[in-house]
Amino acid sequence: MPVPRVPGRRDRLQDIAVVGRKRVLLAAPRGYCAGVDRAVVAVEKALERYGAPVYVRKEIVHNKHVVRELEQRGAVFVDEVDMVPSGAHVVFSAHGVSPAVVAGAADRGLQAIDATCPLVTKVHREAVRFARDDYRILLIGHEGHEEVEGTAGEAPEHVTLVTSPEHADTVEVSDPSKLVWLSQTTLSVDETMETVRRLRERFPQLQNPPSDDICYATQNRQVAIKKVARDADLVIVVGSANSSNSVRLVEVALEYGATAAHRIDYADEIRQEWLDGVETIGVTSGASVPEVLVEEVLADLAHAGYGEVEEVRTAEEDLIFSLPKELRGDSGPRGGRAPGRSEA
Ligand code: 0CM
Ligand code: SF4
Repeated sequence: MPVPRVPGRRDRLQDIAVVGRKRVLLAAPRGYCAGVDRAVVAVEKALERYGAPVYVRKEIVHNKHVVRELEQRGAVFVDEVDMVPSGAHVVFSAHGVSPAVVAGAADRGLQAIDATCPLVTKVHREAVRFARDDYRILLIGHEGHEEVEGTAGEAPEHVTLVTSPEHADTVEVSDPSKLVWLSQTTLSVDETMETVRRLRERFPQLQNPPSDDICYATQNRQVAIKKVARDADLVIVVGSANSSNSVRLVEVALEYGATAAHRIDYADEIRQEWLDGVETIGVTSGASVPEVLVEEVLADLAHAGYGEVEEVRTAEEDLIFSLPKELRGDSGPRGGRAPGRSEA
C-alpha cells in the first residue's frame, strides 16, 4: 500500500529498490557566496544595532527562506524607498541599486546601508567608466532583474540590454566602432559566451570587459554541477525561482547530461515520482541558499535510501567581504561568521 504523502515529514519519500547503487553526488562549491553572506549579516547587524524594524529595499538576496527568517526578526521588505518612513534605516540588497534609488533614499532622509555585492559594484564602475569614454555598452542580462536595473541605471543613455543569444542576432547599434559588452554577474557562462560570439560576428570591434563580470561564485557552482551532471540521473537544485544563478544551475545540469533536473525551495517539494528508477542524484544549491536547506534535502533522500553521499569538489572558496561601511566598527571587519577565511 502506498505511504500517504504528508509534506514536511521525513518519511514522505519511500525507499524503492533500483537496479544499481543508490547514491548522492553533492556538488561543491554550492550555497552561500561571499556577497550573500555579507548582505545577510548586514541586515542581522542592522537589526542588532538599530532594533526592528529595519527596512530592506527588495529581497536582500533571492531566497524565500532567508527573506522569511529575516522578516521574523523584524526586517521589512519594501519594493521602493518611497515606502520607507522618512529618517528610517534602509538596506540596499546584494543586487545593487541605480543612482536614482540612492538619490531617492537621500531625498527622504533615509539612513542607507549599502549591501550591494562588491562584485556588482565593480560592474557598475565599469559601466560608469565606459559611458564616460562615450562607449555604447551592450549589457548582457535578464530584463527586469534588479541587478540589471541597477547597472543600467548608472548610464541609461549608453546601455543597451541584450537578453539572449537570439537577441544578439537582432539588436541594433548606432555606432559599432566604440562598443563594449558587460554582463549581469549571475548568468550562464556558456550562454553568455554564445551571446558574445554572435554579437562579435555582427560587430567585430566589440571590446571585452576588463575582467570577468560573471562572478567567481556563479562560475564555480556551474563548473561543479557540470561534473556532477555527467553521472546523475536526477539533479536537485536548491534555490528560489527568482534566483538567476540557481535557475541557471538547473539549465546547466540538463545541458551537461543530467536526465532530469528540478529546482526546489524546500525538501518537501521533492516528488516521489522523480526518484523512479534513479540510482544517482546530484545535489547543489544557489549562491543565496543557506546550507540548512541542503541538509534537509540530504536527510529526506537518506530516508528514501540515498544515504551514501559523495562530495564532488571542483574549487575551494575562501573569499570574504568586509561589512558595508555603515556597519563597520565595534565588532571587527564583518562580525565574523566564518573565521579563517581571507578578506577581499
Ligand atoms: O542574481 P541572482 O538572482 O542569482 O541573486 P541571488 O540573490 O539568488 O544570488 C546572489 C546574488 C547576487 C548579486
Ligand atoms: Fe556577489 Fe556573485 Fe554572490 Fe552575486 S552571486 S552576491 S555577484 S559573489
